[in-house]
Amino acid sequence: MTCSYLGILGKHRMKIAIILPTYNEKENIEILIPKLEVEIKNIKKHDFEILVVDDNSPDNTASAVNQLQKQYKNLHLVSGEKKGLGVAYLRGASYAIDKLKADVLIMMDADLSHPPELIAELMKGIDEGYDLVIGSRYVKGGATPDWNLRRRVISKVGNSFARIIAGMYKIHDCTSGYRAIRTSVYKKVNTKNLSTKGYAFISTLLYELFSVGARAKEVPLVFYDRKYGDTKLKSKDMMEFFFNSFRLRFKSSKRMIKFAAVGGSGIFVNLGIFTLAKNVLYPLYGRTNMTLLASSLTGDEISIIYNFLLNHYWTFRGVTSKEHILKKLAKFHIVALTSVVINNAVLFFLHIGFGLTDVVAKFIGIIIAFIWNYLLNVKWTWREKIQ
Ligand SMILES: Nc1nc2c(ncn2[C@@H]2O[C@H](COP(=O)(O)OP(=O)(O)OP(=O)(O)O)[C@@H](O)[C@H]2O)c(=O)[nH]1
Ligand SMILES: [Mg+2]
Repeated sequence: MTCSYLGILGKHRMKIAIILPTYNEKENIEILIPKLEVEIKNIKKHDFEILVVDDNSPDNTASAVNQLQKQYKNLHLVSGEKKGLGVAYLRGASYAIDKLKADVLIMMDADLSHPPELIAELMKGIDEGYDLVIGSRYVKGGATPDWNLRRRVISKVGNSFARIIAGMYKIHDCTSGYRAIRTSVYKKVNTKNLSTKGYAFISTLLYELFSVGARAKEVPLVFYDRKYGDTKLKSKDMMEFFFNSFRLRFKSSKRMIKFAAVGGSGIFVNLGIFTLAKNVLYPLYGRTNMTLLASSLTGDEISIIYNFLLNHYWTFRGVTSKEHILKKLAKFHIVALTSVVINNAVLFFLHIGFGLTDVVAKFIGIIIAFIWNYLLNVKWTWREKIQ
């Protein structure tokens, strides 16, 4: 008694909006809504709203929803023109955030492929602190029992595209439309600029959520085939999805190019300071035996600060993880320090050991350290962990 009382008063009570896009799902929605209502009644910790996003379905899905609304006060309907699944999702999310004041969005197919019982699992993940919880067919416990080999292969190939080409290899199911998303993280995504109109929206949103630092978890989903109505997935959607995977890859490559440009200009800052220090600054103090190392370290430190500032305000602009800039600067320094060790080891190895000119040896050292530096900064300094 006390526990549930505290639970109700607890600060973690949230408003959850379940978004169901529908196009000709009359029979399905009539079965799904009562089942969902039972399910969410059992999750006492939070308040649920159900939002059907219908595109003026010719089978009159909307009037079936209107009928159900008489019975269920938490059932909402937004109708609009048919412009694709992605556009419907966006419309639903805006309504859920602006009108229903949702803290969490749950996106779910309305064709009974997504079992309502999984809502509790998705919410468990959100309560654990994840920003994104995905119902996944491709983790242990997940399955697609009704699918024939052809359907399995198409889905697997699609997923592999999103994982390998678009670079979301840590997520096993990138095309699952069943997921819970924390609104505060969703809002960080510039949804107005998402170019995908159809099913490709699912993987694009996933990609964008990771770019803003979403912490994600997958829970097993047993996906059943629809019993009523027809699939809305067209070959046009598949084409959009495949091309979009390449577009996403290019988008992340853009970041790599920027990072390389910053690093590249940093090489000249580093070499310039190194030359200046070695030939002008340190000889003034007469410490010639220390000149090589001291000049090299001076070049490194000044280029570290130069690199960090450019990367923070340009390369990784928009990656708004919760971490303070000073913590990022500290991480950047740690990464850079390991790079400094690497590039000086190379310098001494090549210059003293192999007699290479000091500037050339230093240049090779910088290149090797740069590759190390890039990988660690993307994975650690600016990116939140994907679980
Ligand atoms: N509002 C809206 N909903 C859509 C649109 N396209 C698909 N949907 C809905 O999105 C959900 C997923 O679509 P499905 O046709 O089931 O796609 P799928 O699950 O990949 O394919 P099958 O289940 O095999 O038919 C369903 O609830 C559809 O009714 C659209 O253009 N607008
Ligand atoms: Mg379906």
